[in-house]
Amino acid sequence: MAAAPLTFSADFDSGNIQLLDASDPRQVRLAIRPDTHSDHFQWFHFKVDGLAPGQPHGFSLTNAGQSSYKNAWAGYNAVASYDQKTWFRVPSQFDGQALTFSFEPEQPQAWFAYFEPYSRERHDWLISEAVTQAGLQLLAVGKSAEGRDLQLLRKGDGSEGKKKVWLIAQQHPGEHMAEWFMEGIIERLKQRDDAELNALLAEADLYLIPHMNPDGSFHGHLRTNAKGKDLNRAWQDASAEFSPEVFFALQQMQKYGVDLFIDAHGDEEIPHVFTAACEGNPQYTPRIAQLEQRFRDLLCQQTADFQQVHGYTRDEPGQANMTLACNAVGAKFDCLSLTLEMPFKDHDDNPDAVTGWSGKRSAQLGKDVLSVIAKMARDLR
Ligand code: GEM
Ligand code: ZN
Repeated sequence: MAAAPLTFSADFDSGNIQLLDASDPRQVRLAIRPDTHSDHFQWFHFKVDGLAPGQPHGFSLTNAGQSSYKNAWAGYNAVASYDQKTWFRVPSQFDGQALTFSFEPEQPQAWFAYFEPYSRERHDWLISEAVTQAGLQLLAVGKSAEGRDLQLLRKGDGSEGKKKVWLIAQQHPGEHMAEWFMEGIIERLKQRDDAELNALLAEADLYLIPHMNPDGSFHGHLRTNAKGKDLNRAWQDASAEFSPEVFFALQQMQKYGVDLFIDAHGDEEIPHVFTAACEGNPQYTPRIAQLEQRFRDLLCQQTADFQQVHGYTRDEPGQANMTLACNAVGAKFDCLSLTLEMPFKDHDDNPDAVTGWSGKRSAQLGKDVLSVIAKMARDLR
């Protein structure tokens, strides 16, 4: 009996694929769709029905060689799931043009993605958990370009003298590890008997924006918002029209102040967890340099899922791109300010052959970062 034809869908939250030819289940030809108003693309997420369990199936992302970070496909393995809850890596190969991956499915349907997706439904649950279970206040709600909520949450009462620690996530919508990181932070804030956390909260309030770019994520974008703007290049000219998400965040930072800023991202190329900082800022000082180094040293001591050997090339003095959140906020508030990068591949210093880097590891990193902030809170000013 002829096998049922394969059917593909991506018309769902963060879906992205274009079907080119599925006539041969062992050589299905696909393409990744660019962001709506931008040439950027790399994020993919789609569902396949009609798989023949136990039979070989092969998929090819035929335009991978034209993606935003084409060199990032080397050493990369796609993620797959049968239930959208448990994700595993599928051996993948890149030949300079197409990324191909094959497997023998256990079930007739499966999902594939560039990284373990963080859905809008789970985001809504996380916000509810934050307010009802973790004691966070919904301090303000901004609106994305298409009118989706941008929640600013606060743990703490905002009283005079408390340090203001800000963490934001997923300016780049395809970097789903960022909201997994925020979930770990909120999960830990549910703890009542966590002495280290209680000491932190006696010293500082936490200001969280768990998702900065809901429109981009919903549309399956890699890099831009619904207006085609790279939000991490909008921190000098944020506007209500083109970058309302950054405009809202800056407005709230101005209102409450910032003593520590962490901007959670994902990196396509570098198979390590790392930070980038403000060494290129004109206002850079030895105080900030010392705080940056202490953060990195403490996080290395806290977890094997961090390192400080690999990362972006350091900016030359005075040569920072001030349109980036990390640099703009660090300069504006003269505070410790970091971009935290998690890999789409794996953290090669502590690899996991089944999952590579994952949502769970991102969440644990969030918990570990809170331990580091607890150790530094008194010294931020
Ligand atoms: C990066 S941040 C780039 C920082 N570069 C240097 N040299 N400090 C971006 O926005 O391009 C963050 C990301 O996209 O993950
Ligand atoms: Zn990013």
